[in-house]
Amino acid sequence: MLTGGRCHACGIVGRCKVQGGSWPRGDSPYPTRTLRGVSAAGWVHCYAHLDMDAFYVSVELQRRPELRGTPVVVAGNGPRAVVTTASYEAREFGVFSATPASRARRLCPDAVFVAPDFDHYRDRSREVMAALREQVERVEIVGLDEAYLDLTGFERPKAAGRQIKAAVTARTGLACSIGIGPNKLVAKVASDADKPDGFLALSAGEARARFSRHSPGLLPGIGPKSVERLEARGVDTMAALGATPDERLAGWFGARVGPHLGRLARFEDERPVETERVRKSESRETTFDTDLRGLAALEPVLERLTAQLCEDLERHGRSGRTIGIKIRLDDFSTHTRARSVPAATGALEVVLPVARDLLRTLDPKRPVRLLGVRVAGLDAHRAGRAARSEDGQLALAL
Ligand code: TTP
Ligand code: MG
Repeated sequence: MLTGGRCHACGIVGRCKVQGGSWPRGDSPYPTRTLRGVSAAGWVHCYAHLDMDAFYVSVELQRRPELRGTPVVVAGNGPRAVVTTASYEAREFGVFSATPASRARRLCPDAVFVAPDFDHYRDRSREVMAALREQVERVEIVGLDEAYLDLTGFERPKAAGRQIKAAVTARTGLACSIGIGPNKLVAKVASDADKPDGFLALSAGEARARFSRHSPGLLPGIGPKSVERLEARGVDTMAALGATPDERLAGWFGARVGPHLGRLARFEDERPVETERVRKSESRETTFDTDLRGLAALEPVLERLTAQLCEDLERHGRSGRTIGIKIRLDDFSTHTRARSVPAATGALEVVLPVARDLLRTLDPKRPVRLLGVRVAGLDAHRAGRAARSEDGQLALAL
């Protein structure tokens, strides 16, 4: 266990006992150079971001190694199924996450399509995160296949990063990419920039220089709509966005969001690594193959989803006070309703009547694409499960 350069197991700075052995400084099997061109010692913080490479596909390839090197796509079967993961070989054909499965079949007819097995991915994700926790004390899990690590105080953060990367692969047999930087944003962008099997450490200045001509869409938090709005105003690079005065950005995007976009483009980010990420709500949702119309059709689905949700809550001993439903109509408008009950619960006999009542009150008159149910305001309990969705997507928060 590494923490601030000091090994928890042996307590000695500059040595560590990861992977079952300890080695004196200099004997590490991993490179021990300091961050190239970066005085990491001058950083107030040092963070790493780890992201597994083509996660679901890589997991599937371990079960079907004969498919290695070929286009493989993990996607559901329904008419509205989308690709969750495409192997890098399939990406060459223009198939990516969120590509409709039907389009993926046209683009790459030779690809092998594998149905998602989320329980298995969750198990494998736990393995990855356990490997990280063995290495670093402060880990923030942000998804099934990604996590931030706090390397602040590590004498040689880059060496530690390489060691962590090797440990994850040694334990799971899966490849990952790691980015290192003085803040989470730099680390995240760096982990993505060198994929697959990436390893990239950048200072904020280096990140600014390296990505100056890229579209602001490169940044997490700047989506296609914002990119479009920026482009319409002549701001089509990170450098241009970073140099746009706050007042102008505030005029375009509002006082809060505008200047925030400028800060992102300058790679300014002060978010800490939050180790105890508590999932405050748990949800289940499903997208229908064909839209459903009317309460008689929707209620049995609501019952099924709620039963699954409550079973999960009870298994994990969790309960919450706020019960909510979500529907998305055929025009893509999304509607939510929620109600709090006097005492925290995860019990089906309490949650279902409330959810049913909320649905009846909402009584959608248009065809419904998606239906979801959630329990929020959950009592403190460690995170570690992504909300499950039946249609092959990581469920979005309701
Ligand atoms: P990503 O890390 O975005 O993608 P990836 O791991 O497949 O590929 P890479 O990181 O090498 O670019 O997402 C991680 C997993 O999350 C991915 O394997 C499948 C799942 N996922 C979805 O289910 N739906 C989505 O829309 C996305 C983007 C990912
Ligand atoms: Mg990934």
